[in-house]
Amino acid sequence: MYENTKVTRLTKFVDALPIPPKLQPVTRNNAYTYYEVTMKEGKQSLHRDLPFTTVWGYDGVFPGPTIEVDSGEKVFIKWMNALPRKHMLPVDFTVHGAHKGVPEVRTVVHVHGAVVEPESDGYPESWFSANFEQVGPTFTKKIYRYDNYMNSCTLWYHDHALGITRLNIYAGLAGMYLVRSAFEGSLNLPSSSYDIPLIIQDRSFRPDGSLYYPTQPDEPVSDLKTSVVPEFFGNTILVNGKVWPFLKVEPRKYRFRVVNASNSRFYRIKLDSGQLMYQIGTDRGLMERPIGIRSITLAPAERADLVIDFTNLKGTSIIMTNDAPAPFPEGDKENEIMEIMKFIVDLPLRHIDTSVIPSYMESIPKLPQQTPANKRFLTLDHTMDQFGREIMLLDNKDWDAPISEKPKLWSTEIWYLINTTEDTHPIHIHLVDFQILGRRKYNVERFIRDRVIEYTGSTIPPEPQECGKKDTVRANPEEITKIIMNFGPYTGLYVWHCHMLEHEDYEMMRPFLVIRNDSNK
Ligand SMILES: [Cu+2]
Repeated sequence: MYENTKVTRLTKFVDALPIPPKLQPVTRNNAYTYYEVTMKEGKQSLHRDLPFTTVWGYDGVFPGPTIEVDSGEKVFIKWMNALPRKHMLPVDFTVHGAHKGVPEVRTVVHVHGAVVEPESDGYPESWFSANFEQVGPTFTKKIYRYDNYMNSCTLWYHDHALGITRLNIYAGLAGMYLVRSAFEGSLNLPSSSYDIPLIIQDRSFRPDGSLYYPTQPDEPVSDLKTSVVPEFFGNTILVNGKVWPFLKVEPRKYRFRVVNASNSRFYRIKLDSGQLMYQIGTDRGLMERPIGIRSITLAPAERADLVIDFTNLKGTSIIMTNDAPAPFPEGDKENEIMEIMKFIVDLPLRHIDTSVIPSYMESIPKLPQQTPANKRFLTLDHTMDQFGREIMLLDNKDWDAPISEKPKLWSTEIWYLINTTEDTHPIHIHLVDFQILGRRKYNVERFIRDRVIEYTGSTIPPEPQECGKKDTVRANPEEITKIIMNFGPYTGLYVWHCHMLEHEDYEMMRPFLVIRNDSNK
């Protein structure tokens, strides 16, 4: 059937890496900056040999324009929806929030990693349809406010509408959000045209160039015309909206802001030259010291700030490779994609490279573990729904169950993420940044039977690549992952969830409420 025909072969490294445009403000003054962004349908060439693809993009482009802000800058953004009323991808109306009676195309924008007031965080039920004709139950305002209380960091923005996030992001609704600071500027890192975002995603295409997303899982659900799938893996890799692109570089240092913006796919990134990459930042900012690494694993939504040095490599090409299993970590050979993009070192050096990889960047004080206000033991679970489909839950609760996580403002908490499933789940907590304290193997069967934690190994410290400020953590199977964080500076309603979008959309998401210190709620 044509519907299910996928393009299986596309030549690699024939298109140049696009650099997303920088978003221009409507107003900028001493007090604030104001932007407007409209989500629109557009057509774009995603590969030389593919017909143009219909995409949904912020300002009509995929990925969206890069938003650059200063640390502490007050920014207002009016996000608008001018998308068609019918979704271009298969909607499953049995999924939470996507039932009949709500508009089929709903959007809401979340800046991933932003410290932001709850009304501007893109709560999944604060969605709005085209021209704000209909809005979700928690919608309160059209213009979002961002105070940007973050140090310099590599964030991204994307759709977060309840029940269709996986489809909206797949259609193209994602972009980069970079926070800069004077301090970061003083470090003399590679900058301007040598500071490049790499938004990595996987997609499949039909022969007419349209995006392919499955209507049913491998074992179709006979009662449903369209069903959510347990996870999605495309058969091509795109960077900044091009399939397997190349980038011509000068023989010098470059800074790359790498974000895994895929639905379900993990990446384990290496360079086929075997050379070191220098990691300078994690999800939420610069590390204390750079580390030389040969590989880095990025789950959906994780970021890495990397410096790659092409000095003395004139005339060579280097492939950025991937050997992460998909699904992660058990893997299925047929889903594997080994290559991401290619760097070709053949541009002349324009200026002497005076940028540096600093030996020390920012101090990251360890949060005190002795006296947390709360220790929460939270399970990651899988069960079956009424159609016999796998459904993933947090703490065995549905999205609609009463709010159970109510940290107090400015309190420090330790969360133990007890994974009882066979997948690694990237767990993302809105509002906060956290530190990974470690992971520990435990007896899953005994836990499921008796609800008793029996550790079977000692604590595994976080990988060097994870030692910094994080907002998304890989919770591996058979392990309890321990993280620590402080809740502030806002009170109100936020969410935490798995960032595999197929899981997030089908119940692996929960609200949490930051409450005032004197509140007994
Ligand atoms: Cu998950």
